[in-house]
Amino acid sequence: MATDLARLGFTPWFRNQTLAVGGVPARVFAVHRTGLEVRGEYVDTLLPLGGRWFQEDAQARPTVGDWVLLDDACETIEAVLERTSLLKRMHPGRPNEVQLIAANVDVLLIVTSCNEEFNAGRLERYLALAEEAGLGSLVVLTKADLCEDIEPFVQAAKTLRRGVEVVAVDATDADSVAALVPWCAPGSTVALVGSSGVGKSTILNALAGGELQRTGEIREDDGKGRHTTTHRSLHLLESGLLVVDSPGIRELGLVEASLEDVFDDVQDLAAACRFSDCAHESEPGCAVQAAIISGELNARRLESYRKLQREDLINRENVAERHARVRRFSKNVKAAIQSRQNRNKET
Ligand SMILES: Nc1nc2c(ncn2[C@@H]2O[C@H](COP(=O)(O)OP(=O)(O)OP(=O)(O)O)[C@@H](O)[C@H]2O)c(=O)[nH]1
Ligand SMILES: [Mg+2]
Ligand SMILES: [Zn+2]
Repeated sequence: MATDLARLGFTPWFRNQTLAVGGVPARVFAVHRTGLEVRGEYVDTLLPLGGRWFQEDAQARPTVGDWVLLDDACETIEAVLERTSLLKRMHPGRPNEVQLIAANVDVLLIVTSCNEEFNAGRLERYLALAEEAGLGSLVVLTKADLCEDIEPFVQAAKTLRRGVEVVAVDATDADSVAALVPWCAPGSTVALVGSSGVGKSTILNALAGGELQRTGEIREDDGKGRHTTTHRSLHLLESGLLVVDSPGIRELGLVEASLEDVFDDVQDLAAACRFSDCAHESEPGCAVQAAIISGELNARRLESYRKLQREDLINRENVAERHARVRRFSKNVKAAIQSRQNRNKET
């Protein structure tokens, strides 16, 4: 099906790059093991991702939401256009590897439920993810209809970050989900993230006004895993909104956590500590501990901040080390090929 490029989110930023490089632009709608689903003005197809892409760093490979350039025959993916934003995490199964979540997203919809699934520490991670990617974000509390009193959840969500926006909805009711419309401008791309079963696909369906994605009860013990949504995909709605739906995230390991803004309350307090290198433990004149004692700051929040800081330090070092290793390796390979070619020329 042919689609107007502007409807797919093709802005001057991508147009200028396309003019400079040359090629047929298309947007990545899904990533499968067999290839990428891409859509452009005259193309809507599944293209295999050639072997050369796997010699590169995972972050250079196209992911959902990316704009790519195809050859004139629209058979191969030649290049990935520079992104406006990139959501990524530490790969849950491969140590020190980065896994991409989505590219060129404008707003992150962080979905959680008004029940025991709600976890402040986890939400702080998502807020830091949005910050890292430079995106606006919104906390969406689902299952408001199943909860007797949503106020404690709304209040808890509001303490996660200064100025954080929070909306509570019944995701199964389109009128209720309409509360998200201010964050869903036509032509923009939003991404739904959160644990399995919180209602990400249900929200997508409500925004779309029809069933685009299957939704389901959480399956804990069928041996096939508990995710109803099994792969990340982009959806173009009638309204002109583009939505990334993804499987539930169990572990969100941040790659380069931007904690300063998410924890600016802790940072402001720390600035008032007597010692500039205060660890906020038992130092005299510690403003952070004083705020915990007075009830101004939640002790859980300080712990969460510390945990993410430690994790961030380790991840940054490991990812940098891995980059260097991959670069050394490919340099060695290139040198070996070069020297063999030279030898062949000589004989
Ligand atoms: N009553 C009610 N049910 C909801 C709400 N949100 C989601 N559900 C139900 O919760 C179940 C899980 O919803 P999904 O939309 O499949 O959850 P998901 O986040 O997409 O889950 P994964 O695809 O596994 O990551 C479905 O049965 C939904 O109908 C809500 O706000 N109210
Ligand atoms: Mg889903
Ligand atoms: Zn201190």
